[in-house]
Amino acid sequence: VPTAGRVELRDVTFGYPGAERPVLDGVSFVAEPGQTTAIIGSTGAGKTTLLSLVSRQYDPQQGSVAIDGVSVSDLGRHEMASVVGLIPQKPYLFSGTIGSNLRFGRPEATDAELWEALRVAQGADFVREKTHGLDERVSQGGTNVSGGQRQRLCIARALVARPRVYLFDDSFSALDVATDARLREGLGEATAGATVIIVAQRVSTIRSADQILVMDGGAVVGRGTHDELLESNETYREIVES
Ligand code: DCP
Ligand code: MG
Repeated sequence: VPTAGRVELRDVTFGYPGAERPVLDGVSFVAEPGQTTAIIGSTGAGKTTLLSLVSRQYDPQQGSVAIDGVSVSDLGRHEMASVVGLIPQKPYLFSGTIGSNLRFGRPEATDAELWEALRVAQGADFVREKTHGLDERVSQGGTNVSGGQRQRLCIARALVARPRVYLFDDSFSALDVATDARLREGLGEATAGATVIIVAQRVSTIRSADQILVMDGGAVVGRGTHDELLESNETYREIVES
């Protein structure tokens, strides 16, 4: 299993254009290949913003974001798509077919690869039920795909692209606990060797992560395993007990 995709943020400070105060303030961490890094924190803490810097939707005002030692600002748009797979908090589809959506990051993927990704993403059943299967048309605001199905298609799309870094932004909170567990078990195999960063709300989702980052007010206020944080971090304890 090839391992690559080491993500390193160094002293990152970022504010949205026009805003007075930074949303991220002095954030540093390393996410290692073959490991899962979980990010937890209250709403507005800056979790989505953090992922948007790793996927280079924005550049930080200070500090650096690097993948395998290369600054993401030196990666082209196309290159970026094969390095980082972001599953957004508000998953979106492009107008087209289910198949063209799944192939977005790797046009040459075979149908068998799409079905395998759908199987892992717990989305194969509903696609199979569609009259036209992979050729079923979907639109950006389409109503023939539910929010949960959209999310699974976005997870499958990321798997098809086989990036070095996966960024899951709150992708599992809406799933029932059993589906969540099944999905993440399959994901563990499908993403083996890659760097996985998961923003989550449920403690059950992040319990087994190799590293958990606790965010509050745009800063990382704790890091460690579940047991370490329970022992040492008040903010984490509050989240776990809430
Ligand atoms: N913000 C902003 N402009 C944007 C997006 C966010 O000014 N385009 C602000 C809103 C918050 C802060 O940045 O004050 C952090 O927002 P995030 O979306 O990064 O916060 P989280 O992802 O942690 O919150 P949630 O758990 O609700 O998803
Ligand atoms: Mg968010």
